Amino acid sequence: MTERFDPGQADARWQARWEEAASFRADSGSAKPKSYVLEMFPYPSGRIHMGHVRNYTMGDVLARYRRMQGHEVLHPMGWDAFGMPAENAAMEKKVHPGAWTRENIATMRAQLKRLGFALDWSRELATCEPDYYGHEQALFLDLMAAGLVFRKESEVNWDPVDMTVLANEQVIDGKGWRSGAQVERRKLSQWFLKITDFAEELLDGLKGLDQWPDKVRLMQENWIGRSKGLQFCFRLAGTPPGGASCDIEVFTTRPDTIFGASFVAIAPGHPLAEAVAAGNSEAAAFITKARAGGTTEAEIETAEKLGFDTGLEVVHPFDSQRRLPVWIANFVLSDYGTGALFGVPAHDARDFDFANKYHLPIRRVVAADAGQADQPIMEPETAPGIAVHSDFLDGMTSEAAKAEVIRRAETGGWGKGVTQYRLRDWGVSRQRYWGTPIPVIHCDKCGPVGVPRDQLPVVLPEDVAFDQPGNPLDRHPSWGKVDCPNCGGAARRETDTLDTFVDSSWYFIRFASQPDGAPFDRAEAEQWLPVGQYIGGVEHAILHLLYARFWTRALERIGKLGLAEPFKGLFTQGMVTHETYRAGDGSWLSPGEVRREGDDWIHVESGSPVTAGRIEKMSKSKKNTVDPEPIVDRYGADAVRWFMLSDSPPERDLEWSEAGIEGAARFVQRVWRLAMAEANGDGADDALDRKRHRAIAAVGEAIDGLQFNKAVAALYELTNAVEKSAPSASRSEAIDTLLKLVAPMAPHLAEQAWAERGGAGMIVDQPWPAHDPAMLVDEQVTLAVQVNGKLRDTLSAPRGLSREEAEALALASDKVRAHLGGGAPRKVIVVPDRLVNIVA
Ligand code: ANZ
Ligand code: ZN
Repeated sequence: MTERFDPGQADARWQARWEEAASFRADSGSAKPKSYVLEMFPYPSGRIHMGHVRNYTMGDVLARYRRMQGHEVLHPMGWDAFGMPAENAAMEKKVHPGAWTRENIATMRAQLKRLGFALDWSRELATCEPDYYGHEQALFLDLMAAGLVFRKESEVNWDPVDMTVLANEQVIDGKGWRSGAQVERRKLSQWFLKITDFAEELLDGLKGLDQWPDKVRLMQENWIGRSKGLQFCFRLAGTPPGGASCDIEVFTTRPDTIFGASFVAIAPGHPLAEAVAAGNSEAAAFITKARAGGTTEAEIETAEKLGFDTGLEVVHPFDSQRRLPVWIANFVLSDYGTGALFGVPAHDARDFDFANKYHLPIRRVVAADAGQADQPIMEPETAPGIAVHSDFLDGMTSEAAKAEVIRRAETGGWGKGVTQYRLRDWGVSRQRYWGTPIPVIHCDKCGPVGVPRDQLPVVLPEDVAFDQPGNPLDRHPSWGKVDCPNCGGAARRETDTLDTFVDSSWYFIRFASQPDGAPFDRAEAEQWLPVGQYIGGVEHAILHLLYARFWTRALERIGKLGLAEPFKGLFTQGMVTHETYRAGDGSWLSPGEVRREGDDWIHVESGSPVTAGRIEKMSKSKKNTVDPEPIVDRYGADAVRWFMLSDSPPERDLEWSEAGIEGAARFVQRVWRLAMAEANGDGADDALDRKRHRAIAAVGEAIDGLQFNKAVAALYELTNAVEKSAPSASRSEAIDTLLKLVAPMAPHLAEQAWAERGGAGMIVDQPWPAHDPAMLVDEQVTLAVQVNGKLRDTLSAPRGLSREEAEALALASDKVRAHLGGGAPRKVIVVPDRLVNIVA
């Protein structure tokens, strides 16, 4: 039994013991300091992958460490269980999305349990169950009552194959992310959340998130995209002067370039464009064409610039004689700014392309200095400079010219300075089945009416079929037919479901507090929140994190929660990667299908040569995944956990390798052998004591900084030192300490070894060992410094200085320098750790 550590027995034994003892149950009422450690909850796609293992191992180390530090730790787990893959599975495999999802959850839960994560399973939740999404519906109604939910006709990305609206990020190169079909733009009535009301707060709030990676804050800042500018009205030529009429309102961040305007462009969805199209079939055809392709900015940016000249003209605001043609253009977004702009080809890249294509004038109005005023424009010059060819602005800096134009527009009453955000309101309607039903009833007489609270949850019916594309809720024979809660007349349920990002916008609150009758209890939730450390993939840097921040602020605004930011610390871990392999015909091969022969790779089945390709993120499409489960079977949970932490810094990618996992398994056995060997002896070993204290400090500091690979390195060092030491009381203590320090990473090994050595209780319940700062200081020696054989100074120095270091130290002494009188020494004699004699 004690020869080798046997994870096959130990893993299950300790997992059962922790469960029996409810070791990881979080007590909201505890008086201890609270620590909320959270990893992004998984989508139950089928099986746990290595990315999950790495992510959850990191959180687990922190959670176990905080617990040993005496904190009350909340470390929960649940399932982001709604979403499209379940529906796709339903269509492909003819299983119900609910059955498919719940089965996956059962599989993945069992897989997670085998890794021995210190999770409070009593708080497990799945977003696809009514006892979760029913509360979400209540929160939706709260936001609706507060005016933070609205309905709007909006242009959406329509996937004609999946028959669904896609979010911008689901459109890749103009095609649906799943179907690959060319995306179209369509107008649909949709539900929106007013995230733009919070744009400024969400932006300003980033400043306080000093425990977030800078790159994530910057990505959010750019996504929110604040710009200061001028909004003003153009009058169409030929309309009578005077009056307050505003024909085309534009938004610009460069009012200083107003004299360089050579056209006005409006979005294909602009009311004026629609008005023009009503009487002009060519214009109508152009609008249809311009709408093909997605609505993402990136796409609009890269698509070929297309325009249609309406024949209308507007008057330049500073020169009533000057006319600008009005074009409909595909690069103008309909829901940014006012959906209209004035084009300045000399100083804007899009306008430059557009002007070249349609032969519109390109006029310089900004130059590096006045001398450059007449230099031809070879490419768009977007940098600020000095205004030229700009009437009263000439000679002003771009900054001053902007202010001057805004001032004149405001005094003249035809425009105003505004702050504009790129952030758009959050469209949460999805024409999909497997999601939270939006709790609204449509009545012809009363319009959309919220479902009365006593009728919540609106349960998603599970008696539906997937034999046709589209949303099965639309075809359900009875579910949609209800009476209007307002007038009692016949009405219909809303069949759109909520974007699954809504589900993940508040799950961390429900983890903290989950009463039956309410989404959460405010006081209890505030015991835990904000999440102290959140860990997940950088792919969620923008949307999920922004939506969760918004949701938290929205709850704060309506008085449900006294908290502005949900996540105090954020850590984005790197990916798990693996080499890729391809057969001669270009098809991908999995690591299990290939074998190494010398420097070559061979296809096991056919014996034919294989090309080893790049190291890439593990993904099913490239077949370079390694399933964690057989690895756990073979090496045990601790070796897998150890490998996930050891090989690279946590924010970097980790390359999976056979050698790596084997090395980890060997280390587990090494610690085991040390722990089982005779350690006791009399007397102390001062050097080992110092190493033990240093390891305690180093491992703690590394875990605090989420530098797990450094913690691992410090543990290797201590292990080496113990191995080299002779039996002593110090050695025995060092081994006990080693087990405690290794416990967050390799908890099963630590428990088993602790028990074998007769340790009291379980190691999870041991306090984190304390270190004595005095023991961290290197051993000091006293150096005598002589000049020409006479003692002139004594210096304290660390033991083991080299001759050069000792000499340098001695020569730096003021007393010594005084006796050298500015001259260079002729000779220096060093007796290590004792004496430096300088011959002047
Ligand atoms: C004139 C101008 C001159 C502009 C110049 C830029 C450079 P940001 O900074 O990203 O907010 N714009 C305004 N509304 C638009 C819309 N609906 N779709 C596409 N583009 C739009 O961008 C603001 C600038 O983007 C505005 O300033 C406007 O072009 C354009 F040398 O006005 B500018
Ligand atoms: Zn009604």
